[in-house]
Amino acid sequence: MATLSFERKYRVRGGTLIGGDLFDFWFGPFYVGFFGVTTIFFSVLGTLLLVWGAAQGPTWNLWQINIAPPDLSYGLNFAPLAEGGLWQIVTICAVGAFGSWALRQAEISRKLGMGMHIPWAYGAAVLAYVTLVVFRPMLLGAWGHGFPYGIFSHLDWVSNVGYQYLHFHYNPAHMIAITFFFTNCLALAMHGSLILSVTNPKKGETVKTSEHENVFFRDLVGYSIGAVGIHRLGLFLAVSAAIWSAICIIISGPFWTKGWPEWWSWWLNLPIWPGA
Ligand code: UQ2
Repeated sequence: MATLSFERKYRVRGGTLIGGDLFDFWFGPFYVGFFGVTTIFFSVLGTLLLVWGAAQGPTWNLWQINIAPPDLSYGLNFAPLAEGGLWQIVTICAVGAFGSWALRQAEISRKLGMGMHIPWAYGAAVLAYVTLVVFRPMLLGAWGHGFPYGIFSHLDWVSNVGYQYLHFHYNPAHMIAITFFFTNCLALAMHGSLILSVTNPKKGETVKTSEHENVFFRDLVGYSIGAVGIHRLGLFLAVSAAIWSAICIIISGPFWTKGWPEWWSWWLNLPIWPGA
């Protein structure tokens, strides 16, 4: 590895959460660690099980392969392998792999003396997934409420669950989540374009400074959030999008069973309207 000459000083011992020195080494450019081993284990096993499940199924068409959760009648029990048990084991593998990956990020952060921002931020995405396939099914009393693993099948699931609440876009938490996704997109587009505009000058011109970045936005909108600020904003927007996504689905069913449009009747029922 050509980059090793400058990476060497970062290849320091210690910082592990589990395993001590046992897995504290690198494989090529990759840090291994206990959680590198568990990540590989869960992701390889989970992927092989998905391929095995596809082999049992009726199609090799990538769009149509479907590994479905158990029937609702199995409740929160283990189901036979061919009747959703495979989905259950794959889900265990997925949670194991995502959890291992977060702890691997934490170990590397510790090793380098960095903050835990990356594992926590990634953890928000894992939380959204675990909410869909573990927390919500448990609150509803059946693993069958998890979404199926398949390209079109999971889209059908989203559509069906959406229509179950008549019009999912009336879900207030869903509205907030979407607003965060869109604002995140705006902020990243602003930031990416700003950075490229100052660091990729025309031939013969010099790279511009952070003063240019500030002045551009002060000229444009009267305000600059700052070089550190834009990254705080980006992290906040991205993590908020994931958390409100988790909230909008966990409340659908366990805490609100009617159509989402009906939720807004609190507005019509306010005692402020004439004739109320
Ligand atoms: C900024 C700044 C950056 C940036 C960006 C801005 C020098 C390099 C994009 C501008 C950001 C503003 C005005 C806030 C926008 C708010 C929302 C909610 C989208 O000032 O500092 O750093 O990249």
